Amino acid sequence: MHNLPKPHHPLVTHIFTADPSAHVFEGKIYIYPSHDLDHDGPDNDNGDQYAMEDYHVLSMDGFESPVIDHGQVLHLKDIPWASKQLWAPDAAFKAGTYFLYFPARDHDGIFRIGVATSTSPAGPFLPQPSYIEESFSIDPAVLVDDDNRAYIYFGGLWGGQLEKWQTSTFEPEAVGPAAEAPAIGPRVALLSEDMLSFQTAPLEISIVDENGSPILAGDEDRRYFEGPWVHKYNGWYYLSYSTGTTHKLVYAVSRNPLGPYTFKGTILTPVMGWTTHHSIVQFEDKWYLFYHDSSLSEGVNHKRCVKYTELHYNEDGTIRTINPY
Ligand code: FUB
Repeated sequence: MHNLPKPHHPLVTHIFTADPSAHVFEGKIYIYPSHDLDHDGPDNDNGDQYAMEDYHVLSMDGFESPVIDHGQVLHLKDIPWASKQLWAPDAAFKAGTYFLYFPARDHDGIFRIGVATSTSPAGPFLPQPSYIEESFSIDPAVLVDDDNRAYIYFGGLWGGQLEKWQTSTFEPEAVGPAAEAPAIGPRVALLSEDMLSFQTAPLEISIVDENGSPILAGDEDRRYFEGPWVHKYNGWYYLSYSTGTTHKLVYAVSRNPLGPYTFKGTILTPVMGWTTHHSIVQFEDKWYLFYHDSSLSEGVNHKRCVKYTELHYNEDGTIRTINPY
């Protein structure tokens, strides 16, 4: 049991947490974060400092109830295909089973996405013996649509290796496109009925501006970097993501879960720390943004803490920009 949650305050302070994926399961709010290690190693653009080895699940009955840490629900040593770096996870529910989707490097150092299952939203989760075939890169986020189809969105640049998958094979030396070329988009695949594999090959999502032109790689205030999240509001699909180098959470909308998505604006201005990563969830009649910053460690990039705040839509469906401080 921990403190009562307060907007813009760390949800828990006994461990470092990041990349919160929030869902309402069984009438409660469940949060699936990364569990940052408390180490003093160096920081680099490859993300080696994010050396996480396990996952915890947090929950709360509501925003007036204390946060519960359900403890370790999955450890690296129990995942046969993974060698290191359990990065941002997400969870989904279908037909009586809870699924935890997570990225990790395989034994060749390539990021892949795995899945683990449980009968409870609080875990523990039992991993599949192999990663999902045809999966790559990081930051899985799953949307189970109203028609029960499940889509998995994923991908992240730099440490997340997305730019190394511009052809259908892993090119270790590949770099991103030129500034004036279209930016690399996140990927989406339809999940199989049993939620354990891809039913379709991953497709690159196009993010366009108000004129229908692709957002360019040099447009770092708007181009996709990592941390996709898709939610539905009034029949529209909202794809939100981190811009990485410019440290914003932004969003684009579409009538189709596969896109193209039209860029709309900024959800969250930069937080303390390099990374920014979030989820958006409805609980009862309000909407919430879960995000992280590095305030709990006074600014150490890889010692982060999960926070939340209410999110508001304008009448035209646009999201009001949130200042985290
Ligand atoms: O937590 C490790 C990585 O940092 C995540 O996968 C990214 O989204 C960024 O938050």
